[in-house]
Amino acid sequence: MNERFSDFLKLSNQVKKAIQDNLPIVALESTVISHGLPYPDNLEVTKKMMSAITETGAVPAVIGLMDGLIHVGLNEDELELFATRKDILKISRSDIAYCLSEKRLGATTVSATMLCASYAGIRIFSTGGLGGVHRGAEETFDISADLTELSKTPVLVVCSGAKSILDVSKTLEYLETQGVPIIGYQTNCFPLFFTKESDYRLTQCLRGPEEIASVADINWKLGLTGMVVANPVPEADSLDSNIVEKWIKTAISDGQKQGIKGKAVTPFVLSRVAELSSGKTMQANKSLLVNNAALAARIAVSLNTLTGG
Ligand code: PSU
Ligand code: MN
Repeated sequence: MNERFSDFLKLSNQVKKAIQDNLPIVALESTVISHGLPYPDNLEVTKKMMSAITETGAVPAVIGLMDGLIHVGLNEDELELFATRKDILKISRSDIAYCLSEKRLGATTVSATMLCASYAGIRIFSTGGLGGVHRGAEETFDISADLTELSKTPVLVVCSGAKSILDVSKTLEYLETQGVPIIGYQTNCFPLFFTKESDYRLTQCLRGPEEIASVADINWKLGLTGMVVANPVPEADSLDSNIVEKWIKTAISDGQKQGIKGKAVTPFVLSRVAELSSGKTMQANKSLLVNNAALAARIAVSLNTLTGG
């Protein structure tokens, strides 16, 4: 197979320079901007994530598809476009070639962002929450491509666990089957996005970015693939799990009544939960995104020191 992914890669000048200078880079996804959060919160929080990464000594690279190219490092005007346009496709691994060929705007999910980051040689990626096995998957077969991507692509994803809009127990079982390590950052339980704590125990727990970088380094030297670092939402913004559960149940049942299926399920439930909570979830969401970006940057810096760039 003659792979020529570099034909389709468009690195920003900043990212190009970072690669030349061996600086640590942190990838960011565009689905959270285009389909995960409303305007202008999406743009505001993206800028905060980018600043958090820069302040920690790494270089941010938002990834998105545009004009038939995989853009690694969107500039301000491009970010504005991804934050406002209504005709943006939601891209997972299976949609990349179509989106490039049709020259559509494509916002990359966790799965597509991991893949595109790895094409550019970027190993650290920060986001909010992972996709997973949806509730009722035994009927719908709705399992996010994020989970299989983690088993194929050597990128470390910093996130705040998965939303309990998913079947978290099945999601964790699936990741284990796929051989994906999950490291709790200063926690021994898998966080539930808006909620810091849960009853799902993790067996791998580390205290610092240096230790995480060391595990990642060994993981990849062994030829292993994706990893999850679960970073709980900051205490001050963590919401009560019982209240969140009520909003989620209502949102899922509203979605079913309206016949929402497939790709549309996650964005629908996310925006319905934001409505039902009268915006309470928004603060938690923004807070964890910036917190994850800062941790990802610290891991990227540590890994860079460990491996000499
Ligand atoms: N979970 C969130 N916010 C998000 C997503 C997930 O809390 O924005 C996005 C991510 O881009 C993730 C995608 O990769 O949704 C998963 O979608 P699906 O369930 O259709 O695979
Ligand atoms: Mn799905």
